[in-house]
Amino acid sequence: MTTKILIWMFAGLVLGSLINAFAQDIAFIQIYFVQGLFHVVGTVFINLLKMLVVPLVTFSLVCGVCGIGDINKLGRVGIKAFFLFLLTTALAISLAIIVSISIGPGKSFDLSPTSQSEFIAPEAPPLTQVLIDLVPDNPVAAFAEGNMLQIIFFTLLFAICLLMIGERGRPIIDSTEKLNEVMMQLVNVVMSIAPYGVFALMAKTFAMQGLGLILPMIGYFGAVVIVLICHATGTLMVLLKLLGRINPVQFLKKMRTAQIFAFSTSSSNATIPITLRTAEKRMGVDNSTASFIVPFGATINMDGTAIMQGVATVFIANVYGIELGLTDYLTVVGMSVLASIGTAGVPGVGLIMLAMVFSQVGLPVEGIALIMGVDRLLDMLRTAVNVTGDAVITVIVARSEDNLSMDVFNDPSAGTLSS
Ligand code: DAS
Repeated sequence: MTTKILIWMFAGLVLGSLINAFAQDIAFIQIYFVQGLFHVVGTVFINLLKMLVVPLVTFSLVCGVCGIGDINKLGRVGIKAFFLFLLTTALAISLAIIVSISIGPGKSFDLSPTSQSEFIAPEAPPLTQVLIDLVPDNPVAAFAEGNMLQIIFFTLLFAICLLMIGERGRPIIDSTEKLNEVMMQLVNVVMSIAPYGVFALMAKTFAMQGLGLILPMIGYFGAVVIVLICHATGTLMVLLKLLGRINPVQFLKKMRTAQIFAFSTSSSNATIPITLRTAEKRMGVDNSTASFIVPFGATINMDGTAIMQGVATVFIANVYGIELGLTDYLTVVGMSVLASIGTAGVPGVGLIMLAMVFSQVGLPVEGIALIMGVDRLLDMLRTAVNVTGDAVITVIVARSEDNLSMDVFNDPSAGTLSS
């Protein structure tokens, strides 16, 4: 299945780039293909993924918490995951800043008026508001709006109380387990049409974005890509080996499908069903651990986004000739880690968070307009790194709790779907 998705993804990328290069002004192509067929198929595919997220996370989390059975263990798993999220995000943005300072993107950038478009920074919530907003004043509204942090908060509390009523809660748990099984089967169904959805998403994105936008921004674009690759194949894999005693090559092979979904959708949230299925069925992580950490991570853990923010900070400071000191960079690291907690894993959220970071260190927020042109392409890459980080921490914590089946992890065919 992964090979088939990869082939269709590449086909979409090539077709989209060709349309961008030779047929961008042909109205027929734009109307019936780019804005027509590709847009409809791609959007329907993303909506199918998003359709799964709320019910799957809810049923899975209830099963998971009741599966853990022990509130102390739940607390231990949550604390381990939270601190690993903070660690990997801080390492990611620190590497981004160090590499950017040595490469120096933006030093010779031409700030001509043509290179600027308008960026209006949407208001980002202050941290205090993020903490208050954790608690839903109306859980039905939280579920309806897909507010993941509030859904996780309410569902965790509901499941803990289910545990506390003991055997009287058993019928609810049994029913939820059956519902969760149905949801996982729904994930398989949606995955079966993935090649066509990924093709449409790639064809539309590259038909509209093209690769030409990268050239004037090659220094910034290249620095982000270099650090994303170093973090995903270096830092995260070292942590996986040291803390999880897991074979990184085997892990990355099993992670490919989830990374492709994240790359194509640019949404960690939409990829939750695939990341969850990968962790449980392909890597042997126990449902109790995966169902808690995967959605938690998709919502607050964004290593790839932090990397973009680190490089963007140095790039914009260079472009505008602003000297940043160690304190400023430490503020950027802290703000980036905190900013990721308050924002969901959806396309383009990284730019909103970047406005928060810039305003904290006195960088011109309008500078974000310079990097907007290539952000859509970078969003695809950094979302794939975000979900990789989520899966790494899920596996490390599962391993530390003896909740990972090495038989499943070492079986290359475990959990694969027939193509
Ligand atoms: N697209 C976001 C995500 O889903 C990441 C970002 O915007 O930086 O993780």
